[in-house]
Amino acid sequence: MGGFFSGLFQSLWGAKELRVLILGLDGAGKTTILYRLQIGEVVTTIPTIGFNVESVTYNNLKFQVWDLGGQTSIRPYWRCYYANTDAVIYVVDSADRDRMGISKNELISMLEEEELKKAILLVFANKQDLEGALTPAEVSRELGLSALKSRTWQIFKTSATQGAGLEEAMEWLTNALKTRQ
Ligand code: G3D
Ligand code: MG
Repeated sequence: MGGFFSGLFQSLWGAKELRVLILGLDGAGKTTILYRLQIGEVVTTIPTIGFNVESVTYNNLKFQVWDLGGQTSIRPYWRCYYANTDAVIYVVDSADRDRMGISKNELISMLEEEELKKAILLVFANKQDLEGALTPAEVSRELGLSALKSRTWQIFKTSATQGAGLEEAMEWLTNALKTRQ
């Protein structure tokens, strides 16, 4: 498979499996991002009722996507997916001002998971093409990112539908994965 991302991720090829979770509220743009990567077939599995996991695998690199928020009863099942996670891409609809607080709470509680303590964090301030979208600095403030302790993180402005900002972000991720301790 050709394309920018497969070329980029090729450099991560190694013996160890690398796992990246793409998370955020429903409607943030996660599925759009997964398809944009164009690194392989997107497979949807339903481990339990109302909990869809989409995944795409490229060599030893695996991306998995699901929606945070909503039903609390299914949350314990998310844990099964947190183990051995190398990075989390947290996608935010920058124009969805009303749910910024919910998005923040979901992010905070997710980062508290023991299994995710060492995961690199990328925040995508997505939907930058929309009128009234918060800037990355504003999204950062809304999510309280500056309060994050001992976490490698970065925020990027993206427009998943336009494919803008994704290359830059994924380049940063590949470098972070290569250089981390
Ligand atoms: P999710 O997987 O996080 O739930 P989706 O989100 O990828 O399904 O995206 C939800 C909707 O937002 C989709 O529109 C999608 O096209 C749109 N979307 C995703 N990213 C962007 C973006 O950067 N800008 C704009 N303007 N829209 C975006 P539909 O209409 O299919 O529901
Ligand atoms: Mg989706």
